[in-house]
Amino acid sequence: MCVETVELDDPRPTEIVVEIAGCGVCHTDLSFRDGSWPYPMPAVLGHEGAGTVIATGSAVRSVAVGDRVVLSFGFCGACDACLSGAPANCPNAPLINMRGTRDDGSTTLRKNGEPVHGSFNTQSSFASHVLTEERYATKLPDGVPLELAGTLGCGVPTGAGAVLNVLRPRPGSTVAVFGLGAVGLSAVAAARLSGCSRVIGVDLNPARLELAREFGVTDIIEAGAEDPISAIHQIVPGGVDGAIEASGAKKALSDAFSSTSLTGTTVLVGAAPVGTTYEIDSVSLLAGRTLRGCTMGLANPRVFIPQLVRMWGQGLLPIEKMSTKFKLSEIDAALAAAADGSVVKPVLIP
Ligand code: CXF
Ligand code: ZN
Repeated sequence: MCVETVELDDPRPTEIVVEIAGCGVCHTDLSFRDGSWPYPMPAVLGHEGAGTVIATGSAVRSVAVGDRVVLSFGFCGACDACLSGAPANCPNAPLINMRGTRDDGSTTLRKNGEPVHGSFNTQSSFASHVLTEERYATKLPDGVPLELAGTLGCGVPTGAGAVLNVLRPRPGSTVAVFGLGAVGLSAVAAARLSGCSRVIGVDLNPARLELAREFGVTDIIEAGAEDPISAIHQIVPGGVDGAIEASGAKKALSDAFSSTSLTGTTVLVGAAPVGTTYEIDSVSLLAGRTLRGCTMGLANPRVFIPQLVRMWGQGLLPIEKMSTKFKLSEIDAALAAAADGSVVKPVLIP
């Protein structure tokens, strides 16, 4: 990747310009960079941006210049899912977030008159400035560290929402979380907040298992050293009520599924390369288990992000403990640190 100067359009009536204070690196950024998920190039990636509104289109009413905002994903706003408050289920969202242009096919970015694909997840936030629609911005109260807040737009709601909006564990129930990156750690925090009696963290990386204690795990399993399925069945005889697969690893999904009780539920949120297939034992499914996926934690950003901010305020979502700042010019090092797992959440500061 390289840092270059490109031209940004002026905001159209419903658009805003945000000066980015920081942008988290998410594993899907690596997938798009590597081509295991498709995106038109040349492009600016980055989809966990937070910053300050510096310009607004003539029809913008819900945010104003000077507002501190976190950006989230795109949705059409007109389909059944959007109208019923579940924009994460918008069937038009994949196109909107991954085509590299606005609705009319125009790019928000140009270099020497040639189009550069912006609008990545309606952001392209590995940048000093972002042009997006006002409805994708959620205001942040003072006190939230703006530079680190971008992950409240993707990684954190993906994990916390998988628990709070999808799994909805009963108080006293048991949950295992596979993969303790930003998504998994947020799932752990949400499970603990839900009153789960056992929250079991599973990861290959011992440092992440230790970090997970600060987010509320009651038990840890080092996946490279012991078999997660039998370890979980030893901690919770019969298996856990719920499992979250947040690693994106193929084997982790099968392990998560086999770790649940006969009527347990597994929620897949980790993004494996396009084309990945999973192996599920038929009798185990037939017995009554549930397997489902969800994107963006079924979050309605302007409702769910303020909820996450309040969790952060109570010390339940210590985002700062998973974040490491890099300069935007160090983007390759930041993405390498995300890829090798040495950093949980690199945050690029323009
Ligand atoms: C992705 C989905 C595709 C566009 C970028 C964001 N979601 C989570 O990381
Ligand atoms: Zn993401």
